[in-house]
Amino acid sequence: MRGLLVLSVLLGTVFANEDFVGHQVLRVSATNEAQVQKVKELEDLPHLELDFWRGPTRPGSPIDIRVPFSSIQAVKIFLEGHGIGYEIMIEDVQLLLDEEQEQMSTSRARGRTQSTDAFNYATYHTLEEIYDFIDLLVAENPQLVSKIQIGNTYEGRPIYVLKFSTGGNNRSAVWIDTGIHSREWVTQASGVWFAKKITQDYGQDPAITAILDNLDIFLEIVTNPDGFAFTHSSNRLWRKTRSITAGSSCVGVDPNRNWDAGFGQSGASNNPCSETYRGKYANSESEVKSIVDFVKAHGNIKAFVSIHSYSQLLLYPYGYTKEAAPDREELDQLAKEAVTALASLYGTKYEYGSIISTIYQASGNTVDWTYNQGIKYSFTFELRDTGRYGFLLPASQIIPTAQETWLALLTIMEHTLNHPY
Ligand code: O2S
Ligand code: ZN
Ligand code: ZN
Repeated sequence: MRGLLVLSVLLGTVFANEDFVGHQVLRVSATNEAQVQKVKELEDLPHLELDFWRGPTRPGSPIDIRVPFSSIQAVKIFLEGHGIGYEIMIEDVQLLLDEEQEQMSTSRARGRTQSTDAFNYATYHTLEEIYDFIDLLVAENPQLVSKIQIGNTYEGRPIYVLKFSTGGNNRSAVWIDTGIHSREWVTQASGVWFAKKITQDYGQDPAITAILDNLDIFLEIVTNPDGFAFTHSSNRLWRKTRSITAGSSCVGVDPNRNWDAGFGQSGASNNPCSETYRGKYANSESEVKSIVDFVKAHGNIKAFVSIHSYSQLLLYPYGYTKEAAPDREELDQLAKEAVTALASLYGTKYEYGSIISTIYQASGNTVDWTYNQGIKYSFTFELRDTGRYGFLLPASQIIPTAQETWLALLTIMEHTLNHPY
């Protein structure tokens, strides 16, 4: 009996989800450069175990920090002591996680679906459910959709890309990825919705029909499968890969700092315990290297869109340097058109601009690399919201988010079609 109890406590420790009881998300308003520097000092205090959801960024732009219960007093005293303002965005992170779990188990009661028409697009899904969805979609649309395995993750899971193609021989292509940061759940959920939308609208909607009659679309829905599995099994707020770093007890590399563009410059961390750890060398992460190899081997990708959350931004290169991208004007104009289309559905407002000037310096990020490879239409999205829920966006917002984002994606794909290069 006692042995059983000990065993179950042990298993509980190993398998249970990390809890976030009493954790708060604070929105910090650093109004000048000195205050931003002060907030950055908090980043260098590992015992506080802070998780920067947004920023540190330029003065005037909010910094969101998840603060564990045991650090709340110290952080608030620090901020007040330096005259730095803050407000509480999320009172108790665990309450949102509990609601999310409740919503998921209610939807799951309906069981496994046998067709993508019966699939529930308005709830969050596990890796297994998404991989099953992919197989169903391919089986239902063999003439339009195929599944390509581009590699394996660090932990050995297959990495899949969906190819939407109406023929041709290595046509010019558009790439879309979601979920490279595993905790950004609205992005994988939107990726699933995009996949279904393409199969429903081809031959019906003239815009997507013209696009697919001339271009192929590649869609990687779960771009960080190990991280995504971990967000379900162990820690809902896991961002990085799950690779082990020799000499450190901290796990994972930021897969949006691991690309070979300004790698190692400021805008990423060399500390394996940081959420923006760049890794030992560029492309060290199999999840990144698999895409790099695919993009190079394909050789004809004309637009590359990498989708994150949250903050409602549409960003273009560069992130590692203040130097303007040679195509800055065209990218800026296209971004403006895309966010206008996005807002036309529900009024959701996006800001747009280069990564470094709009959010913060980020070296080794995906779209800086694709842009330097010659993929002119390289963009990063930050989907909903602006911070009320952050990464814990209620499932009721999945479909509206995907729908409005789709209008922006169509704008980018149409522009790619109409401006061959
Ligand atoms: O930090 C990040 O990776 C950002 C995007 C960068 C290009 C700045 C995502 S999480 C919003
Ligand atoms: Zn991200
Ligand atoms: Zn245009």
